[in-house]
Amino acid sequence: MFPLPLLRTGAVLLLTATGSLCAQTPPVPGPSSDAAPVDKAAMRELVRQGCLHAWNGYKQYAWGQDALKPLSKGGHNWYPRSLLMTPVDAYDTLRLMGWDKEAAEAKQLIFEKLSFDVDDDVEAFEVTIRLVGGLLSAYEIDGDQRFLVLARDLADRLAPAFNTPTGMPYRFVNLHSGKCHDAVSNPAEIGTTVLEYGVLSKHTGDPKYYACAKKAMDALYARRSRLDLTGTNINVETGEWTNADSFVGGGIDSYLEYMLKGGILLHDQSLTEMWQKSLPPIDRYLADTRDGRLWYGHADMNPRKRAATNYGALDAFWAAALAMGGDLDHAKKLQDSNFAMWQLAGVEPESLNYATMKIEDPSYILRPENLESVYYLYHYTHDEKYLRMGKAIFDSLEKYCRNDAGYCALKDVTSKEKLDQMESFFFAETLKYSFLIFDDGKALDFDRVIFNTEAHPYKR
Ligand code: DMJ
Repeated sequence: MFPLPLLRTGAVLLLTATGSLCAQTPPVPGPSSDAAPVDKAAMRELVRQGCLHAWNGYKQYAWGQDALKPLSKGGHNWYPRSLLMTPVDAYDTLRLMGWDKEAAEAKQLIFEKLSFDVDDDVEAFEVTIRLVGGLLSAYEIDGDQRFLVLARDLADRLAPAFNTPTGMPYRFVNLHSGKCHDAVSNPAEIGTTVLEYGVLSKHTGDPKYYACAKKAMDALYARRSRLDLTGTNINVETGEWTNADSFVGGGIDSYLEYMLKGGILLHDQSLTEMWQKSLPPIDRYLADTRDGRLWYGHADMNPRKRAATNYGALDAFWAAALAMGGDLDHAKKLQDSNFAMWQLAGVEPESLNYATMKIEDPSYILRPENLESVYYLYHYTHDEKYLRMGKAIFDSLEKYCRNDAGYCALKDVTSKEKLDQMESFFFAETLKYSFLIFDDGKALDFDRVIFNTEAHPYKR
């Protein structure tokens, strides 16, 4: 059985001199013959009700704002004016779960209030994956042209970001004036537009969106190292790397993800070739086995040396990418490590040193990547072990993160102290993947869609 005491069999909890928690080699979870079957229908309903609870909290305390603050029971906007992050991110999840009245409320709010003609500097990556991404999947699900008009308007306002000597975009754009800033960017922010812009080109019939997204991706890929690795930071004006640290987690993650998914969704063979060429050096220089567990650490993109042994909540998506890319062996091993990371304190930390199993950043902001990988692994293997993982993870969200207004991020996964934060990706991704794990393909056929990095599904 998976139901979790904080640490399971054989794990040794240690308090270090600095007071931080570390544990020695908790066992790799595996299917056990006496494991009770997971009641999928009950779990599916539990997640649905969790989603309704979170939506009702947003409705009651933060209606019209970007996100709910579940502790203080208020709302939060990223920029001076709301861009309705939560309603846009939540729309397809509400529809998939059959919360049609709530989806209709979100839709009405979006069409009444959402305007991108605002004199605010926005982070192009975040608004692309959440808003362009969410509006496009809403359009595909619902068919209302107004979703597409909004997605296109936003993409047009973000377009000046790509006017750089290299074609790689600036990080921030003013949605009214088109003025851009922040030339030092990272692979994820540069390369995570090909899916959204590819889908936008398909629905508008205008190839310019995909062309500029692909140009940025090509420009970045052309600057990979001799080892076929990318670094962490690059200047989009000069094309010079400013940080050569290479890994698969946040800052690089979705650049790799979009090579694989873009190749499949957009039938662009050059993206598939990028993915195929990027995998061997990742396995050679970043993969790292400790105490029988597989992790993916850090290495300098130039000389082959191990730079750090950090891994965390964001890196956990890599098991899903490996599974989708066909490397089920590594994917399964890595998902065992992902779950061990979750088990360490009962909720995963933002960052862990896998060599010492010491938690380095103890926060948890309701991230979805571990559940995303559970969903992919269950889809590809049908191994019930992944249902038990999904149940254990969602049960701990219920136990430690839920409050009377919604679900809270945790400041510290060891103390379980809550934070006044519920990111819109909790709706778009965490709840959606949790639901889909137990849904047996009824609401959505995995093989007929590709999810963007914010879990917005696009029809293949
Ligand atoms: C999401 O916004 C996206 O998944 C992004 O690619 C990185 N991760 C966050 C959620 O953790």
